[in-house]
Amino acid sequence: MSNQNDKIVFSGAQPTGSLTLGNYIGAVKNWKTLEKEYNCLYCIVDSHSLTVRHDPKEFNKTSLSFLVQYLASGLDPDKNIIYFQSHVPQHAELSWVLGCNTYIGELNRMTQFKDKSEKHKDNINSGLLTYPVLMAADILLYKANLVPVGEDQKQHLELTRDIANRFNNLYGETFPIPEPHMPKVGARIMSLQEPTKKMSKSDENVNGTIFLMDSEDVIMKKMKRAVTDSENNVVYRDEQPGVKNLITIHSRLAGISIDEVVAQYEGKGYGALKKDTAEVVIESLRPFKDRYNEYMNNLDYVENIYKKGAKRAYELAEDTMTLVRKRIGLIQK
Ligand code: ATP
Ligand code: LTN
Repeated sequence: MSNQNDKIVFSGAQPTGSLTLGNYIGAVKNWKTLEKEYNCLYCIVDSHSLTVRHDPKEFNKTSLSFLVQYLASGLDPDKNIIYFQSHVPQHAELSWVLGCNTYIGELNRMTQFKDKSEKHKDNINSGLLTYPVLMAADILLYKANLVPVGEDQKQHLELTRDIANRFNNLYGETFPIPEPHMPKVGARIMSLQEPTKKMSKSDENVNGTIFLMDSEDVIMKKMKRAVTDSENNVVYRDEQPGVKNLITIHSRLAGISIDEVVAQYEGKGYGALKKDTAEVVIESLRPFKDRYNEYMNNLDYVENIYKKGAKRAYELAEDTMTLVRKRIGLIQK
């Protein structure tokens, strides 16, 4: 953390399933851009994943693979602090303090809580309800100024801001109020099969989701099967959500504007758009796959990265907790 700009960036993703094109375009790709300018912490929020039932052996493997997928996405371990949430116990400590300053009514209103309760009816545990408090703790523990997330996390971030303001008003200025950082285009990549729903790593229909680990053949097949409409006219508008989604993906990965993509396909059918977009995806993910394999063959190095990350995060977290404990009147250790 040695950038001239002293602003802090924090973000995280849960180690469940495998990274999707939505995660990549909506979040991770922007993390890479931010590392040049800011001091960034990117965290695998493994404690958050415990809110749904899991198989310990599988979870252990997936967590490591996730960290490697972050690295393979191009995040530089020398420029960013990359670590596992559970390795820094202050996340849980601050979560308790903030939970005592969060109302149940606020938590009940969270749409992710409502969705997940609906999905996991047999396990509506208290962690699912207090999930956003732990997320607020993640962010405030490092006094983060910017939080790069996709659109689905906006509500959680607003709650984080409310909690920070409340704490500051009650106990004195402690936390900066964090701002969301969302890509202007691509903050919500849609399912290829149901383009009115976000692309999700836990979607039952795997054809709707492109995983960064998918083979080139699979990517091509999924793209060719993408649901569009009967207009056969490449236009970027809400009434054609499937086509709009393909244009967005194409634009974000090829690094050209929406208008340029649309102009390129004027008078051409959806077939060309789908095939070319698949190629753009394949091309931009090629370095990802090579790097993934390289890191997986060098797990000692990977271990070194997350241990070093946790050590640096711990020091920053302890500074904030020392202040928080003092502010709320706990006897200093
Ligand atoms: P799930 O859908 O299974 O709940 P997820 O794919 O949303 O999981 P997370 O770990 O919750 O994955 O999200 C990691 C980051 O990726 C978050 O910042 C989130 O906002 C972003 N993100 C997730 N899906 C999309 C999407 N379809 N488009 C853009 N950004 C996304
Ligand atoms: N809730 C987020 C993951 C997450 C996060 C965070 C994102 C946990 N803590 C802190 C940004 C900052 C999700 O489900 N995508």
